[in-house]
Amino acid sequence: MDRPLVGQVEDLASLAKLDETILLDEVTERYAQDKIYTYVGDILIAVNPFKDLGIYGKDSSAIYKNRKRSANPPHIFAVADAAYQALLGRGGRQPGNQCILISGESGAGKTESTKLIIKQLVELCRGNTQLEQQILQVNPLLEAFGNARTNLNNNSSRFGKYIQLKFKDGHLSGAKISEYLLEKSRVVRQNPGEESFHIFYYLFAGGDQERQLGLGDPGSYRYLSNGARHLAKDLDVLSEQKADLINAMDLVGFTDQEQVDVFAVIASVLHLGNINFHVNDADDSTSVSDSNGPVKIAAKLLGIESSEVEACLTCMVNVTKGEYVKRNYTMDQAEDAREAMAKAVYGRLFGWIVNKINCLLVPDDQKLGASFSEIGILDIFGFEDFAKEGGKNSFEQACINLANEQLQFFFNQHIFHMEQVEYKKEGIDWTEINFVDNKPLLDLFLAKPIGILSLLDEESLFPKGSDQSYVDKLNKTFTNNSYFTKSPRTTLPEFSINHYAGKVTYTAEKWLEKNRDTLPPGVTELLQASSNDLVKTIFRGQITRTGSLALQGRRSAANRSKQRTSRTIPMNLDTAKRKLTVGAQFKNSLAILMERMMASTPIFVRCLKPNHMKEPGHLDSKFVLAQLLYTGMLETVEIRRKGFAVRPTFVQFVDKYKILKDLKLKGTSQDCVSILNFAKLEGWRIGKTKVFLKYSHVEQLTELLDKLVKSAVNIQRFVRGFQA
Ligand code: AD9
Ligand code: MG
Repeated sequence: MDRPLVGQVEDLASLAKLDETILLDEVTERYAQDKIYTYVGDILIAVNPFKDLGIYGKDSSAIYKNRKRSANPPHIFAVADAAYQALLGRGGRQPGNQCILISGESGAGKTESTKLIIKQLVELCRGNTQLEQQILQVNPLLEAFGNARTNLNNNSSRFGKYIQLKFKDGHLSGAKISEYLLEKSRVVRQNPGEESFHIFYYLFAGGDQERQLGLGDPGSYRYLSNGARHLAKDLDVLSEQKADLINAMDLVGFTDQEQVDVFAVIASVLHLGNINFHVNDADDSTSVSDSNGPVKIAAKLLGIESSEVEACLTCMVNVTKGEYVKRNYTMDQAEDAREAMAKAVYGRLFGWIVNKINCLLVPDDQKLGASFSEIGILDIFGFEDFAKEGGKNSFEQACINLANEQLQFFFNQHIFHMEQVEYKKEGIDWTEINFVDNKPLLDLFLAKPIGILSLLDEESLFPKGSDQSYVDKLNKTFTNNSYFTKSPRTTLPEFSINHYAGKVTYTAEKWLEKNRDTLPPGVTELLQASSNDLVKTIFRGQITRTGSLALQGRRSAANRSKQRTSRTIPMNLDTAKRKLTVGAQFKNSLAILMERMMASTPIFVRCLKPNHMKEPGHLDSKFVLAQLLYTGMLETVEIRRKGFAVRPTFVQFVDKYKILKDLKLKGTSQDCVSILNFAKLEGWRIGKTKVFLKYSHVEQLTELLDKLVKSAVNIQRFVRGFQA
């Protein structure tokens, strides 16, 4: 048969022939027709339209409810529907926990997809509960504090998140968010053309708050020096967004006092940033330049003494042989202390917000030990390379790109490795499909004791270690590693890594400091003694020392109604242990995440970015093809065409489908074959213990089951009618 018209194929796994050109042609043609979604078997490809397609309204929502996938065009709502059906064990699958893993470059559409999936899940289990409304507001709320405009995305997630939606009897009963590595450094510095977190601009978006918070012209704040440019023209939009945020905070359950306190803390960060220092000629000591200036306002907002802030930022006091010895900071040290304090305050606040949301959304009966099934949705920060945009890649980008490598590795494991191992084990006739294994790259980063992160930890412990000595060590250690390239500019602390998604050059400036993430002595104690409840809580409650990184472990059971009193939220940390570095914590949280994902059935969504300009109607072929290739889409289509994505054991299969043929069937391979033949299916395989099916087989079997149920109902009606 001739190939169907280009762009008409909804599942690329159904194509008879496939190569790079055909793959790109199909995606391009569909995009031109505003068909941004395409299946590859059970995987969804989504190309960012950068415009409102009007396909997420009530009508769309209704047609993707408990439907066979092939009944409708590919859609992100179908992913939500599939996850929900699978959770409940409909459609021939085993019931159980699901996770939806969304990947793609920065700006490819992961966060938008996440929100759409949650929206549809709420539609599917709709109970019109307050909890559902709260859950819908979580993303907008988090985005205000954790997203920012970058050169790659106007609303870029600067943290990773895993949202677990908890279900009981098919109804939403709670949610939990785990967050990963907020990019705190953005608070004090941004690449040219980029902005700080959205919330900082909301401060200036109207209300009489500005005066109370001692704020002046947005352009006068050091920490907004780049982003303030956008402020003038966007004021209306900002006020609207601010109103939405406040509405979200209300709905989720933040008290009025908490909201006031949150804005005060945010404003205090800006004031901290404006503290200037000067060196005193007499003794070379450093002092805060204007004791009645920003330091005073910052201290007031934070509920602490201004003079103590000045002391903490300009000198440290050591106890040597029982005597107090004061050591003055240099100008650079004082500035570093200021930045560290600002980052800590913001990071801790963010950690507290996540924790607070978790407390408010904890399932009511969790404390009774009720068990839940769950759908997890992973929305991380996408792969990024700012060097292409004229910026720099620092420690944060290394961690972000490592997380993306880890996710790509999981995809490979699941789609290629585990599946092909199973074919071999079960004796299925199979020609191996090769894929690009990025394990060596993960090892390069994660291996102990000789990996990029371990060596950073080692160097961070040396009192004499510097960013340059760290890079020298990397250069020496990885000379023969093909994924590592030494910078030709040897005087700079630079190196490059050949990532799965391309080569990225990193600048190791301040890596040691970022990895240690220590606060100047005295700052924590000072803030813990604050007269402001929120400040006290965020510094007393030990979220983590970085204030944001580790998974949130425990939550207190909180009632969901709006709380009027502020409360201390317990946060997890074993204070007795030595402080873990940021790299080590990130490594741990990635490992926990992988474990969780391994314990669920994954569903993959692969977002593609059509062009670098963030514009609608333009697909850059070279760029899109590169993304299709490095994500392994060609091989994925291949394995989905030839392979068997659904592999129930004989017993599972017979239990599910014996009703079609004979209820007495037990679960032998012959029993399976008799059902498969009865259903007139073709192209399946029988292994040693399992049946090997394609997604389409499951759909056909489900259809037969549905028909059977319908005819049974009709017979009952008929019998009832006859009796009457
Ligand atoms: V990052 O790694 O967090 O920097 P994401 O999350 O992959 O990135 P995001 O979801 O934020 O990207 O999408 C970027 C922008 O593309 C959004 O702000 C929207 O303006 C636009 N977008 C994405 N998906 C859609 C869509 N389905 N329909 C319309 C979209 N616009
Ligand atoms: Mg995002």
